[in-house]
Amino acid sequence: MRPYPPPSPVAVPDLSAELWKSAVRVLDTNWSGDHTVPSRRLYPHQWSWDAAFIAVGLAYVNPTRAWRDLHNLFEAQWPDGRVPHIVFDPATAEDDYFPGPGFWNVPVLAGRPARRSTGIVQPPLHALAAWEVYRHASAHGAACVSEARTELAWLYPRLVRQQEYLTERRDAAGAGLASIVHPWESGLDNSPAWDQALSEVPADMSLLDRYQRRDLAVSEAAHRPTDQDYARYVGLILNYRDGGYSDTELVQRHPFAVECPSFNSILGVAELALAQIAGVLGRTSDARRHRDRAREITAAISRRLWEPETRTFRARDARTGRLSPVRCVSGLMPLMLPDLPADQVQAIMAEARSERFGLPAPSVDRTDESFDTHRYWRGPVWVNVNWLLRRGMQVHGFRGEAEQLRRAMLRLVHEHGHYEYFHPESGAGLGAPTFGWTAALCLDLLADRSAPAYARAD
Ligand code: 9WN
Repeated sequence: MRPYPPPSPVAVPDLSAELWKSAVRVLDTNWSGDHTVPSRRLYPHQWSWDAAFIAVGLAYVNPTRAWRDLHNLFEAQWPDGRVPHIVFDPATAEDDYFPGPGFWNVPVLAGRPARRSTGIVQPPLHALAAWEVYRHASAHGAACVSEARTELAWLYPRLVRQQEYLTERRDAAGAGLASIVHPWESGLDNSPAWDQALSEVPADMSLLDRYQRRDLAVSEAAHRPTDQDYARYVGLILNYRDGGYSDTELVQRHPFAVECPSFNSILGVAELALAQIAGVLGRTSDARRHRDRAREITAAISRRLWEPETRTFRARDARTGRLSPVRCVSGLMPLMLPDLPADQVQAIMAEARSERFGLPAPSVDRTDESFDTHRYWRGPVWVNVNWLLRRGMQVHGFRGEAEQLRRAMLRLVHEHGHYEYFHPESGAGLGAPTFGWTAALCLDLLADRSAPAYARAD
């Protein structure tokens, strides 16, 4: 099986070959035998949406490893269809990450292998990742195409069960959208999008005496969530855990249930990727059903998460019905959906171009009082959400902006390294220095400028 050669340095002069090699090195360093860690020091296990982004990059250099990564994650899928947000590496000590497997203490579930996991989820980006790995398989030869077909067939029913779990069990408000039960489920952990809903969650500071934060030992406190937020995070897990990780009557039993525009846009895009996968597997009527589901999710996002006065998408608290008052990058993510109404598409583009965001987009409106240049998801630039935003631009034919964003991201990583996130003004690298998805998505940004196959024709 041959890896792709580095791309010729056409689009971003002088940096392609070097960047390609350094990205491959990061992915090699972070490979742990059957999965890729996001970062050796800060995140020494397998994370769910990281695995999807990482597979998108591995598609170019080591598709077998991409499939292995996805396989490892889905081997830990729960019987109810949920795919855990972390699959713990048994070779890593309990103390190397908090909250570790002992804290989550997930029940022994029928049919589940011994792999220990958390009980919450992350955005379901894996169908899109699987499709991307499959799509590039032919470039690596016939053996890879056959491997890709086998893996797609194995993954497809599991991906469908993940969608069913999220759309059926997590529809806390009964309005056609999935609710997250913990900010970590969004992947945008301490975004100000959750501040209003989190203010209703008790912050029991004594929990931090009982349980030691590990993140502060390996990164700077000024970059990480505050103790008050962490106490709430821990309290939310305890509540969900003590309820047996059950999703029945979430709104009544759990103090945090929020419809996130980014999570739900990915849920919709997953249906479109599943339609493509179903097509390859010869399941024509399933493909049609997935496309219908994508349209329904898009319509629900467009109806429920749109704030007409500011013409922006916001997170909705499923318990109180209130929309978050802060403009965050998650509000730009519905652009990924091809059937989003044209006026909402235009409004997202206007927001992205405005002084509030700009390209690459910071995680929060630069003019908002919560904007913080250093703190996790409260201002810094992240490559993964900008990569998703670029896909949205491609889907709706904004080729100029998509190319501008592609170059801006590559330049950022070339100048500063494969960091976890970047200072939104100086571009300085922040967080973990050899971060899996930053490296993986760089490979994709260097190699592929085609629009997603389900893009609108106009
Ligand atoms: C908690 C691994 C993960 C990412 C998330 C990011 C961060 C974890 C943490 O790291 O979350 O899940 O400890 O802060 O916010 O998006 O998947 O890279």
